[in-house]
Amino acid sequence: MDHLTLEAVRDGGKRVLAQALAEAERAFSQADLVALLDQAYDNCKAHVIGFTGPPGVGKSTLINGLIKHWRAKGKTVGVIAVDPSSQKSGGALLGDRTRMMTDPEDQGVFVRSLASRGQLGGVSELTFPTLVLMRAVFDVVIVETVGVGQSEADITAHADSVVLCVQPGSGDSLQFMKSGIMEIPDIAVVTKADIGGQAERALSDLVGALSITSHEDSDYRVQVLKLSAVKEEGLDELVAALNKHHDWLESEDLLSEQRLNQAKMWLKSFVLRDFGQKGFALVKDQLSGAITGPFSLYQSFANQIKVSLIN
Ligand SMILES: Nc1nc2c(ncn2[C@@H]2O[C@H](COP(=O)(O)OP(=O)(O)O)[C@@H](O)[C@H]2O)c(=O)[nH]1
Ligand SMILES: [Mg+2]
Repeated sequence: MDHLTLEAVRDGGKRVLAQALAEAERAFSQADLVALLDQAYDNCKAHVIGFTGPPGVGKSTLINGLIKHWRAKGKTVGVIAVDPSSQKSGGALLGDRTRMMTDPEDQGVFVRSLASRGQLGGVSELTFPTLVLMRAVFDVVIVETVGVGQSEADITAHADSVVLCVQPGSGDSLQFMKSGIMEIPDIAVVTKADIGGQAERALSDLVGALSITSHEDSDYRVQVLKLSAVKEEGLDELVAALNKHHDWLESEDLLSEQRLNQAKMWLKSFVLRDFGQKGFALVKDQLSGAITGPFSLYQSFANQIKVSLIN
C-alpha cells in the first residue's frame, strides 16, 4: 500500500477503505499506515453512535431504518458490528448480516464486522483503528454490539452518543441499569412499539429507572422515546434526539475530550497487551496530558520500551 492518504481513502470508495481497514486491523507498523491513521484521527467528521441492548431487542432492524433515513438525506453511513460470540458460534453475526440489507453498489453505506477477542479490552483494541478511519470517512458511524456487560462499557467509551434499546415486556436492561452494571445511556428507546400496551409499560419503567440514575455532574437529561422500526414510526424523533445530544456535546466542548480519552485508553490497553505492566510503567507519564497522533505515539512508546528493557 503506497502512500495511502486520507483523501485517497475518501475518494477511493469501499474497496480502498476495506483494504486500508484490513491492514489497520492486522498491524500498523508500516509508516504509511501510521501516518494515515494519525491523519484520520485529526480529521474526524462523523457523529459516532453506539447501539446497545440485549440480542433480539431490534437493534439491527432499527439501524437499517436509520441507514435508509440518512441515505435519503444524502448522508453517508458506516457501521461497525462487533460480535463477541462469533468467535465461538459464528452464528449471531450471520443473523445480523441478513437483516442489514444494504445495497452493495451504494458507496455511501459500508458495514464492517468485527469479532471481539475474548473479555479484557478486546473490543477496544480491535475497534479503535477501525473507528478512527471510518469516522474520518463517513458522516455517521454506528457501532452495534451484541450482548450485555463488558461490551456495553466498551461501546460507551467508543461512541459520542449511546442509545440503549429496551424490549417491551423485558425488564433485563432496566435491571442492569439500576444495578449500575451498565453505563447510563444518552438516549433510551423502547423498540417494537407496534406490539402495543407492553411498549407503554416499558416506556414508563424506563422513565422511572432513569429518574433514579442520572448523569452526575451534567445538565444533560437522558431522552426517552418509543419507536417501531418495522412500521418506520418514531425514527425521525430518534434522529432529532441524536442531533440534540450531539449539539449538546459540541456546545460543552465534550467531543474532543471524549475522543482524547478514547485514544489514551486505546494506547494504554495496546501497550499493556504488547509489553505488560512493566512496559506500561515506562511510558505512563506521557499519557497524563494532551496527546497528538496516537498511532505514531504508540510506535514511539514501543521503541522507548524496547530500548529500556534491553538496557
Ligand atoms: N414487531 C416488531 N418486531 C421487530 C421490530 N424491530 C425488530 N423486530 C424483530 O425482532 C427480531 C430481532 O431483531 P434484530 O434487529 O435482529 O435485533 P438485534 O439482535 O437487537 O439486532 C427480529 O425478528 C425482528 O424482525 C419492530 O419494530 N416491531
Ligand atoms: Mg443485531
